[in-house]
Order: sequence, then structure tokens, then C-alpha cells
Amino acid sequence: MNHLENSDPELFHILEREAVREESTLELIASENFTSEAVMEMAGGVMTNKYAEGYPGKRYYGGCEVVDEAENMARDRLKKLFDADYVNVQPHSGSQANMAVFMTFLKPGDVIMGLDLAHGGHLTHGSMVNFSGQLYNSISYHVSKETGRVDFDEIKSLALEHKPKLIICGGSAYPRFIEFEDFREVADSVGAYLMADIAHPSGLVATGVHPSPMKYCDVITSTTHKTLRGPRGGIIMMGKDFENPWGKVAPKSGRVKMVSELIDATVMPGIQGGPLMHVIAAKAVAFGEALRPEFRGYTESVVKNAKAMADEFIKLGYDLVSGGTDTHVLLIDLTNKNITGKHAENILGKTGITLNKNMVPFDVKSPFVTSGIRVGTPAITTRGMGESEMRQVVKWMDKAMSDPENENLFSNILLEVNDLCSNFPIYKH
Ligand code: DSN
Repeated sequence: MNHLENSDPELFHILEREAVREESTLELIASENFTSEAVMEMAGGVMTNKYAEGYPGKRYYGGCEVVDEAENMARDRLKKLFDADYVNVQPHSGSQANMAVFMTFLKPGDVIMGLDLAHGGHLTHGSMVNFSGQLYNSISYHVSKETGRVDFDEIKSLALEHKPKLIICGGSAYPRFIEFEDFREVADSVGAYLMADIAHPSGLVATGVHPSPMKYCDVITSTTHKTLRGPRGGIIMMGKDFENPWGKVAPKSGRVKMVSELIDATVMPGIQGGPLMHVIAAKAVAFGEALRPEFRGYTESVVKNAKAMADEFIKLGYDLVSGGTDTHVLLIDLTNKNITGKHAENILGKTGITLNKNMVPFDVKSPFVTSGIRVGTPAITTRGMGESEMRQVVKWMDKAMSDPENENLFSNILLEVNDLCSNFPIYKH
């Protein structure tokens, strides 16, 4: 298919350069992954043309009978994957999934509690630069300085003092299992609802490599493009639907019986219009892939690889927040290595290793500089790399970060990185 090349060579060239970048470098951004060709084919297909506001069987447009089948398949497969009673596959992103939950469960001004962004949380968990901190009364909890894990003594006392309506667990840079059961206990002690944002570990949750939030949390959100390896997008799930306890009414349809109906109405028409049917159909393809037995093997390798990297970093004297990982992500405090996160991100980029600088708990540097980096294994595991490659990658990273002005060294490592990548192609054509 040379349509783009013929009609718009300039953009074709940009696309081609991105493909080369992805193929020839090591992707360690913990929130990124490579979808299958099948997912990409669906996401790049004709369903992008279709307007389908509403839900299957109840659309505001004609001609939706085919896309209805795709959305129903996405819903059925997602329910099976997580053993969920209710799902909504329409959120365009994780942030919109979170917004839909907040607008369903809360009124502006209500108290929410989430993990501080600088301690591994997420923008939408109550940060003041985001709607979640601006519309709601946000109280942040933290990790403990000693353990790097969520500080449940602090959460319990904050919850008693502030009586949150909603507690959010999960985050973007938390290397340990999310402690759903402990969070449930805190939520119950103050009558709060509990939301899990499993955007990061959802692929691991789907296969049982990470504990499941389904029986502990009232509502669960996720993205679909991280460890789950689908197209970019969001989802909302409930382990068990329950009766609308707030007497809230849905726009147009009036009072509704179940929370699921409220969430559906909040997603559309509450905060979104036309769903991205090509993406919803591609989500269905990805959920189908995640239901296959090989996906479990993949998620096990993701964690094994992360543990191998952690082990190698520790041997080389690096300070890992929480001392290691249970998941796909490592958070490394570079303070003892005398290099900032920003500098490390920059020089590692020159070696063909892509990752992001990251605040570490109790960081004294700004979010634009940071004392740390976040490292993730989902993408390099997708291309088939294993523990020996992980150890080699850590050695290259250490060499570069230990000699951070040596441009020759970066060029030499880049050649080795390119060579390694050529042995593990992402896309076979
Ligand atoms: N930006 C994502 C991440 O990198 O973790 C979270 O939304």
C-alpha cells in the first residue's frame, strides 16, 4: 500500500522515520508498547469513518449494525479477560475514563484521595494542575521514605481526618503490586468508594501475574496501550454493578437504577461525543490476543525481565525506589550517581535508549529536572528480548551514566544498540 507515499511523500517520510526509530532503538518508557499488526490494521481501517454516538443497539446514527458487533465483541472479551460484571470500552483515554468515574461518583468539591504525583501517582489522581485537583478537594497520600511503598499509617490518618468520598489506588511509577485489599480496609473504615487505576499493570492483572482489584474496588479504570498491548485508549470496569445510591439522574433518561447506567451516560453524552469505532474495534482485537495463553507467557516475561534489570542495577550500586519491583516498572533514584534524571534521559537518548526522567519520592528537584528515571520492560519484551539482553542494556546504561560527557562512548553504544535491535525486529515486514 503506497497511498500515503504517493499522495503525501513528506508525511510518508515522517512515518517511515518513526518506524525506523522504533525498530532501531530500545524503548524503555514503561507506559509504551508495540501493538500487533492485527491491532494496527483494525485501528487504521475503515471504522474510522463511522459516527456511532450512543451504545450498541441504541445509537443516534444509522448504519451502526456492523460497528455494534465490534463494540459488543470488545465488551464481551473485556468482561471475560478481567472477570468483570460491567465494562465501558468507549473512553478515548485513561484520563477520560477517570473523569467519567469522578463525574459519576462525585460532586465538585467532594474530597478525593490519591497517591501524590511525585510519589508515583498520576495527574488525574488529584494533581492541582489537572481537573481532578481543581474540581475536587484533593488530599494526597505518599509512600514511606524507608520502604518506598504506600504508607498505610498515613493514609488511615488522612482518611479519618478528611473523610474522602473516593480513594484512588494505583499510579504511573509505582513498582510494587497495588495493595487493593489494604486500600479496601481504609475505604471501608471511612465509608469511601474505592477506585483502582490499573492503567500500568492491566496486562499483568489480566493474566493473574498481578493481583486483581475486581473484588476489592468499586470501580476500575485502565488504559489499553501499556502492558495490555492494545491501541491507545481507556476502559472502565466494575467487578459488580450496584444500585445508584445517590439518586443521581442521567442526562435525558432521568433517574436510573444502576451505577453502570450512570457511568455509560457520563461517558456519552456526559464528556464524550462520537466514539472512536476503529479504536474500539482494535481494542476488541487486543483483548482477543490477551485472552490467548501466549499472553500469559508474555506478561510473565515482562516481570522476569524487570526483575533481571533490577538485579543488575542493584549490583551496579543503583538506588531503586522500594528496593526492586514486582511489576514491569523500575523507579531509580540517581542521586548517589551524581546525575539528574534530565541529563540521564538526554544522554541515554544518544545511545538509542529511550526512557523518561521521573520524580522520585521526596525529590528536591523540579519535575523538569528530577532526580530519577523510570524504566519499563513491556516494549522490549514484546520484541522478544530476555534476561540476558536486559543485563546487557543495564550495563550500557551504566557505562553512559558513569561517563556522561563522553560523546564517543554514546556513539559506540548506539551502534551496539542498533545491532541488538536488528536481531529482535518488531514488525516482520
Ligand atoms: N503518561 C502515562 C505514563 O507515562 O505513565 C500515564 O498516563
